[in-house]
Amino acid sequence: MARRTFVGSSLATLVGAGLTGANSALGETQMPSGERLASKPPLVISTWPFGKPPNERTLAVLKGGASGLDAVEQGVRLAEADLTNPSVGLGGIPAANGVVQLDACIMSGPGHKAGSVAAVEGFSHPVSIARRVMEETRHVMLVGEGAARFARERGMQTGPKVTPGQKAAWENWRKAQDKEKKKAPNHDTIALLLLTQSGDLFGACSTSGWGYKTPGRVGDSPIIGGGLYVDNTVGAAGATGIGENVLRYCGSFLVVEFMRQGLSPQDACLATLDRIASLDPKGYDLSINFIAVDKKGRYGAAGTGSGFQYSVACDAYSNILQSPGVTTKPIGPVGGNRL
Ligand code: SD4
Repeated sequence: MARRTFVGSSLATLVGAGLTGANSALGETQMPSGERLASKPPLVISTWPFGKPPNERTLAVLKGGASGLDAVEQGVRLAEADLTNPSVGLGGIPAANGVVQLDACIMSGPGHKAGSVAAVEGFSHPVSIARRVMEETRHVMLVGEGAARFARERGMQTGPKVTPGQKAAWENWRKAQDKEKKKAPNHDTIALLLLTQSGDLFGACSTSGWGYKTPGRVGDSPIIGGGLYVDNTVGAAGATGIGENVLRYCGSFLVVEFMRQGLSPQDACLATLDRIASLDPKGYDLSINFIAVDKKGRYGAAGTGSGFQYSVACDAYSNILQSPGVTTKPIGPVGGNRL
């Protein structure tokens, strides 16, 4: 029996949706290996079910004639603007001092350009600040008050550092004596990757990070190579989950490097999880997930534990899929027969 565990397999999801086999009319083909191929880029892939509307926005913006960079920025802005999302944008769970601190980055495959902000307070769209850092400075990353000043000088959209609802939840968290109740609540990120019709790759990532984190804590999401990496000659990857477990291994960079070595996107995500688990004292007990797309239009994802859900869209198709989950080592060498 294969030692790798696939919980809630993507195949089951596809069977449920009547999508096994070639479905080029729907814009996707599932290969026998479980690998997926967009029959016709543009293709957008993002983390979690809440990535579906941002994917669709990305495609619509692109269709309207905008650049790939505009498209990923606008897609991620949609998630940031949703104040009911507790893990992205100013609706996110605050840091331990009750103030929301946001992390974001953006990358353009063409020109290999990147911009990033971390621990920025009071601005609605950190992804747009990251883009302006990329385009208007000689730097890649601005943090904290420096990032806020930069955004203020440009009149970028502001919002409350904490809403009454967030304050009330934070008060409850602060008062809780019980260790369980004090545990970091669920926290997610949008990482969104785009392959355009002309074969260029773009990516963007945004999060409020770990709920009730130590103020000033920076996760993987704004770190180029950590929560996002785009190499226009190979592919792009993004991450979600406990940032500390991605950050220490340059997770998204590693996924892209595995694709460069010839692995499919899904296998590259799995190989990255294997590599991290082989080094980490916690093994696969890491709560981390990756998405990836390659230059050929293949895409995939994988996560530790029971895996996670991610969203994919191309011209005639928009769906939420279940990634494989991994809890134990595969048979054979990393990069070998993964399925
Ligand atoms: C972080 N990776 O700040 C982000 C949060 C996340 O699912 O994605 N959680 O660590």
